Amino acid sequence: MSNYVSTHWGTYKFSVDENNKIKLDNWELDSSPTEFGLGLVDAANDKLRIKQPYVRKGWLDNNCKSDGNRGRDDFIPISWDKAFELASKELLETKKTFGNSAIFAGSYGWASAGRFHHAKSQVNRFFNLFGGFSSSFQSYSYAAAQTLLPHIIGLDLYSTLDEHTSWEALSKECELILMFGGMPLKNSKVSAGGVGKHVTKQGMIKCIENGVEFINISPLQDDAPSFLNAKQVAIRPNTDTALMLALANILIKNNAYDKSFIKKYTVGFESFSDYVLGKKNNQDCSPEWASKITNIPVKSIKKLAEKIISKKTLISISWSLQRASRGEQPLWMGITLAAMLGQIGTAAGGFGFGYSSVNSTGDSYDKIPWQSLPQGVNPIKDFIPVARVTDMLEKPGDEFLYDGKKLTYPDIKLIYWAGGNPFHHHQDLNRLVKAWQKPNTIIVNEIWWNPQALHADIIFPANTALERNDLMLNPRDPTIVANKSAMKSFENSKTDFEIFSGLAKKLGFLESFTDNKSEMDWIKFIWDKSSQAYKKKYKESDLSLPSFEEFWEKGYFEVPAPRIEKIMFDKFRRDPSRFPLQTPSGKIEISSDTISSFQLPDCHSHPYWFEPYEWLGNVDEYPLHLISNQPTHRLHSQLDNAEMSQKNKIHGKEPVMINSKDASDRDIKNGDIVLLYNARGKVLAGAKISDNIMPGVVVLSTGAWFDPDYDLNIERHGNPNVLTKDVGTSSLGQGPTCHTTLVELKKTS
Ligand SMILES: Nc1nc2c(c(=O)[nH]1)N[C@H]1C(S)=C(S)[C@@H](COP(=O)(O)OP(=O)(O)OC[C@H]3O[C@@H](n4cnc5c(=O)[nH]c(N)nc54)[C@H](O)[C@@H]3O)O[C@H]1N2
Ligand SMILES: Nc1nc2c(c(=O)[nH]1)N[C@H]1C(S)=C(S)[C@@H](COP(=O)(O)OP(=O)(O)OC[C@H]3O[C@@H](n4cnc5c(=O)[nH]c(N)nc54)[C@H](O)[C@@H]3O)O[C@H]1N2
Ligand SMILES: [Mo]
Repeated sequence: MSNYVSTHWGTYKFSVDENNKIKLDNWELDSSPTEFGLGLVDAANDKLRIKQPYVRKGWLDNNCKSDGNRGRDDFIPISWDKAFELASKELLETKKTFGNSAIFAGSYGWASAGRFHHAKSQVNRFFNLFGGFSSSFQSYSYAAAQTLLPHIIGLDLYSTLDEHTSWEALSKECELILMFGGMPLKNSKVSAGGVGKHVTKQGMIKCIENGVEFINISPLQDDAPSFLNAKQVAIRPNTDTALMLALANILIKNNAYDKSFIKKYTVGFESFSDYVLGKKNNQDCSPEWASKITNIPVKSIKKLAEKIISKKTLISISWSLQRASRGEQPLWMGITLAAMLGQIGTAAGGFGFGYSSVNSTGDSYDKIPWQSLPQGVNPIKDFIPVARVTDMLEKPGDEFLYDGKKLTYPDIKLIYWAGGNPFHHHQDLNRLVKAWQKPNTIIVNEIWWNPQALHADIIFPANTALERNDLMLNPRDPTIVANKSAMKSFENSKTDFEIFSGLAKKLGFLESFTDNKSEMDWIKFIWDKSSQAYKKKYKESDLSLPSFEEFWEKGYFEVPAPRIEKIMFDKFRRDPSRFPLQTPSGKIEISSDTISSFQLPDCHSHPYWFEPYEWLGNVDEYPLHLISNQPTHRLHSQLDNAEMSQKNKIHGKEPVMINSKDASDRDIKNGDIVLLYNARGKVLAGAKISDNIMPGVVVLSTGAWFDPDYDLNIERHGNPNVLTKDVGTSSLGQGPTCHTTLVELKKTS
């Protein structure tokens, strides 16, 4: 019998010796295991663990109301019973006085991978039974895409990702992959809900072996793994739409686009084409025009056009491109360019969105409708697009636009968060910290003394995946893992299920919350329901899961879901009248009457070049573009306290990558501590000089635990969200725009 623990970044084997010491090992069936995951055991036992419930002193002293001191106060240890009593009293009073919509339990975040202990599912179940809560919608990952894609290709984002042409199919027929934002392998280490085997690298290798050419269009050379031998085209951040418009311009002028594809499968090309040729605003989107915007030589733009005309091409767009000012545009334009190349619906090309942004995109597995924890229904209709949290706290009752609708921000008096870290994920943290002082009460379930815990009033200590039994049951991964408990709950911590059970008991709905089931009962329930769903789906091939006992004993099960060679939109291509897209026209909408009818100033009827609010084409005091990409050695802020992340810090600070020219202009040497700053904040980081980043751009990955010195107004650890701007992608998508940020940099003495 083997024991396994499963995480968003991979599955690991563990053993426990006679002194209860846990040893983690890579799982031998995973050919590309994630090294940083081995740090989980130390992190689960480190001195930053929260040992018991706490209450913030200033909040308690101020009659359980905000005193404006969140984030700079002391905490008092309290018993579990006292913590449940304080929290349930606040919940009841808020509900009674202001109604359930005054409770914000959007609780966005990745939490941990298990299906049962998934924190957000527990939050939803608890609060739905309590009468509901104001919620959040979309993700930080791809909010602009989530809103845009249904309008232009008629699919929600997840169906689009599931539709992606498989690596297998691409490797056979595609000749060129044009990667906007690259395909950083480090990002494919993870998949929300857990990873069995890592497959992205093999997919890429298969393409290379079959002679597929890769071109990396990105400010950062490292975005293309070196074995791809990708040609590097350094582009100014946030200007990809302009480059793609110029490519479209060349295709139109040379009569080199696929007219029959455009006619049969798309609508609104003409209006777009008029714009590209400057007939609408006198601005011809020529290579010369785009060169000035993108800083790519005219010759290179023309060469790129020649390539995509002569080779069967996939337009690949990483998710990062739409986490930027007007982030809807590069995606819409990428799809338009792919339509002009005419290979959508075949394995020779088309478009892809985030092939290496997470592990599963482009795999050959069917998606299985696994059971999750039943969560009930939220009777409260108030919601915000997820990244509008500071706006909501600042401006209760104000109206705002989202996807053609006018919505109103609810008036929040109590925040409950479990499994996410806004002091990691949100932009403009100095603004968030101020807005965060407004609600009466903030309650969190947290594992570590990270900034999320330090900015709360009541802290419930949660435990890790090592301390509980669970199932890894990710619909986008063909491995199921029995996640077994490796250690007792650390000190006085509990599972989120136990925490919400304790609260439900105080509030009088324990039985409906637990349904009289224990942890193992729930796990078996989820297994049984999933088993039935699986059997139903594959009844023709007579497939079924093993018994729970057999599975639990073995520790994992590789689902024999049929491998399929997926080709995005192949049915639509074969017969567009029988298999129309779910758009108003049934076709790909290069122009959208729906979006046009919203009459938005920041998202027009077709793809369009908007100047970003901050970019290298218009600099003054802050001449460097900051990219805050995903970190290599952790998941967001998770495991920043573990060995791999710590080992890569510079004097304990997050490394910032600087081009040698920018460094020498500022007399900065490798390893210096530097100050990054703009009008929104100041951050210390460690200089890492490299010409893999283009001049004018610096890279500070996300996830260093926010460590503010509030007196000096300096963040001391290298958290980029002190510098990023908090404004929506547009009034259509309202997504976050972390990748649109200008800064300046100087050496500290
Ligand atoms: N500047 C910048 N900012 C970004 C991004 C960027 O590219 N640049 N990317 C954005 C994106 S795409 C995302 S998805 C977000 C990610 O943002 P988050 O998902 O909020 O980040 P995590 O660090 O994963 O936060 C998870 C938190 O849950 C806690 N946790 C883990 N397991 C459990 C559990 O079982 N129970 C409880 N109660 N807590 C648990 C962890 O300790 C951690 O504090 O960040 C966004 N922010
Ligand atoms: N190891 C690890 N993997 C992760 C995560 C993690 O925390 N750690 N987080 C996961 C999550 S939640 C998500 S959403 C995905 C995100 O996946 P992505 O959005 O694809 O990831 P990023 O790392 O933000 O961006 C990838 C690259 O895009 C480039 N880029 C940024 N802006 C521009 C631009 O305007 N133009 C061009 N051409 N390039 C640009 C940057 O150089 C950056 O390195 O990653 C997932 N994978
Ligand atoms: Mo994400």
